[in-house]
Amino acid sequence: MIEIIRQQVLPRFGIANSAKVTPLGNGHINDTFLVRWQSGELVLQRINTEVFKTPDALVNNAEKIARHLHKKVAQGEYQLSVVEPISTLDNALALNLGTQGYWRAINYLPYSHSIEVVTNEHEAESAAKAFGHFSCALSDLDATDLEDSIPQFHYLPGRIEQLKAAASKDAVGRLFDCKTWVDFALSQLDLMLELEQASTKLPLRICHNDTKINNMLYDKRDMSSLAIIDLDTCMKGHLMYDFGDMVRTFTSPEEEDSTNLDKVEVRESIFAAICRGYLGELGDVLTSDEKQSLWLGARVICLMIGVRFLTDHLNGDVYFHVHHENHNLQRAVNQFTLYQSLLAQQDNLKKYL
Ligand code: GN1
Ligand code: MG
Repeated sequence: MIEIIRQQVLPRFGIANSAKVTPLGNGHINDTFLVRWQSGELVLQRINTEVFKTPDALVNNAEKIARHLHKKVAQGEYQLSVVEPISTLDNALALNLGTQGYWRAINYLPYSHSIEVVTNEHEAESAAKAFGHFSCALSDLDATDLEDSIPQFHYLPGRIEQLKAAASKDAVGRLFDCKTWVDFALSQLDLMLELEQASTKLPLRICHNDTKINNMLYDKRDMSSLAIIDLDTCMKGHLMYDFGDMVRTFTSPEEEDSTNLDKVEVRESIFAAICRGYLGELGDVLTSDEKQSLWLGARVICLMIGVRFLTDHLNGDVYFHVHHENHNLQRAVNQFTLYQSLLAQQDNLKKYL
């Protein structure tokens, strides 16, 4: 892939093919590279068009968001750095090379640093505050201005249907070894009823939809928050899922694919720090129904990502990048374990909301 970048991509962005190209980050979907040359640097991504079937929607959304956030910066209402598209020499937001990939570039933020696991309350509170600040800044952008980059992305009933279909097809003969987890997921469907009742009362807002801890960049000089990145799934939705994905990725002391299941649990102090940071920033924007939905969002997101990993395991690892055999199954089991920890601590945790 590096050769394609050097020969066919960099020249179209006006960058010499002698630039240094190195893989960047831990994304499960796109391929991301840091490109450095004598007088500059940028982030280059090959968008996974199996997952993002209309990649133009994604880059157009990113451009609209950057424009809006810049306005907010100028008005003194946005304090974080802005990730923005870098156009090709032809002034296009992306370079479509057909079978050689769909490429786009964004600015690299100097001094940025990402983490995979939260180690203290300060990290959790400032990241949650940053995600809240981001949503607050976008709260006056019309939610329908952005296209859905992936339709029905956080739609639990659809994800359950996909799991059932994968289990009944059993395309690669893996069902036997993970049937207990399929049954576990399908035993949690009361959540869908709760969801159906809650959803009708919730406003559609622009959500980030992938508020993983590694999508908030810290400033490595003082570990303050620097920027919200990965806007690929930024589109209309319900904010409870942004809260939920923070709970999912901040509270566990283990990474999402860890097999150290004894240690996978929701840390109460980190949950509390997320609530302080997020509600401190967004509390005045959220309706009371939205506030009430946050606990539901946390449960749905933890269960749903387990369902998605398990579905991909059954389908033969066709969606998420995997690094070894059974990787998706390990992720699924880890996330179902976290979900169980969330339920077990329900009474304790809900008091922070
Ligand atoms: C994927 O690639 P990454 O890490 O940004 C996925 C998210 C999942 C996440 C699980 C488009 O995000 O929905 O929560 O993996 N993105 C897409 O770690 O499916
Ligand atoms: Mg992402």
